[in-house]
Amino acid sequence: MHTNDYINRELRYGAHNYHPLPVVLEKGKGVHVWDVEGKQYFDFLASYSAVNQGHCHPRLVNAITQQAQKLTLTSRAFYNNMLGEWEEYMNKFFGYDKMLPMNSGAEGVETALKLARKWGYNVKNIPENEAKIVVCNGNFHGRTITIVSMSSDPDSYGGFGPFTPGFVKIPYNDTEALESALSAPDVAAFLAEPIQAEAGVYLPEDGYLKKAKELCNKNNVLFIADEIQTGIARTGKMLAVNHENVRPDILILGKAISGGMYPISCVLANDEIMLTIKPGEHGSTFGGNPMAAAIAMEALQIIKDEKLEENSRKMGEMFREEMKDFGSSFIDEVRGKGLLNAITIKPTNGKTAWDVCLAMKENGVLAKPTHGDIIRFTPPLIINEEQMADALKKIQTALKEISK
Ligand code: IF1
Repeated sequence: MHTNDYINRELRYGAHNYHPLPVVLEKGKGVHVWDVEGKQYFDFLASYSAVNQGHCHPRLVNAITQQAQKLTLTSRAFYNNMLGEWEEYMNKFFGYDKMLPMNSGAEGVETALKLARKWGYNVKNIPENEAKIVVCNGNFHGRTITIVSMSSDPDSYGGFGPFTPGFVKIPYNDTEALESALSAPDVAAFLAEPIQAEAGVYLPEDGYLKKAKELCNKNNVLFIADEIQTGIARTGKMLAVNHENVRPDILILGKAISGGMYPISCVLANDEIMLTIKPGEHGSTFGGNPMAAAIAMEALQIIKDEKLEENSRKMGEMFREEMKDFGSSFIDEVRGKGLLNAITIKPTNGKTAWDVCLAMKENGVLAKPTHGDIIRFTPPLIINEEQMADALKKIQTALKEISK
């Protein structure tokens, strides 16, 4: 079978809820992936920042292989020997009292929303069913109906109503709007991404997160940080909030806490918040399984052992400096932090961001547009200087080719 055979089979038998780049991958190792024709690519998406440790990291392959031969799933009807170790590891790693394990990022976000509401009623004494959660326009927190109820993007919520009530939308990076919204007595929490990645890698102004946390403290409102994409060293620090020394009341993690090996998410908070959910009030079949525990501990240890925060910072600086120096007529803006970067494309000669991605694919680099004219670049954090230089040369060649 060839590339088109695989694509046509998916079109025939699979839902059409994605529009992938026309490439069929079958192997990954480190910063590279290979398609079914044997062609090698730099993976500059890293599965939307879930493969920070690189594809098929040997330590993660070992962790999943070892655990798979012992015990993979018990459900939470019984204890298992791995979950407590993982919980202790995570709480000591990030500085919280307790962790609630889930699977997808969306489940992590839903868990945080439920905790915030419970805390609002049981601790802040907000009248039952009146709790509000403040969110930002341009957010992306997942695809469930409650989560798209928070979205300002018609592509996310269109056709999926009626929507979950209780969300107050304000502009991102606007502390005056936040101050006004938080002054209402029935607000339980403020949920935000430290950098709005899906929207197009929009960084708030310096000090925004710190001011937001101060406003939350002043109004007895929980600050919830969605670090599912910005976390795990992606922006050059373990958490994006670390750039401003801000400690969220509720921290949501996902994606790279498993290094792309397994769907794992979790929520971290202190007892006053976490213990508002009692036995039987929340959970999931796979949440907190021994396999996830084994993988997640190894995935985070790799980040530390391989000093990936520092590499993310250094390689991100190299990427942005070189991209800015390209002087390509296509590049309107280059922005980002660490290895979470994006370029805004100026359509030229009728060519769009999609055409740029197709040209990059032909030159051996995979990336995908977001919101039309923005291309996000998020390679695995293990990328070294030689590989970054090689990838940048391929990107530059692609830009020159389609400029003709
Ligand atoms: C898709 C986007 C990225 C996330 C943040 C929660 C979630 C995500 C900040 C939910 C997930 C994924 C979802 C995936 C593509 C990707 C994505 F383009 F959709 F928006 F990364 F930007 N919070 N993002 O980024 O986590 O339930 O997916 O595990 O839906 O196409 P999930």
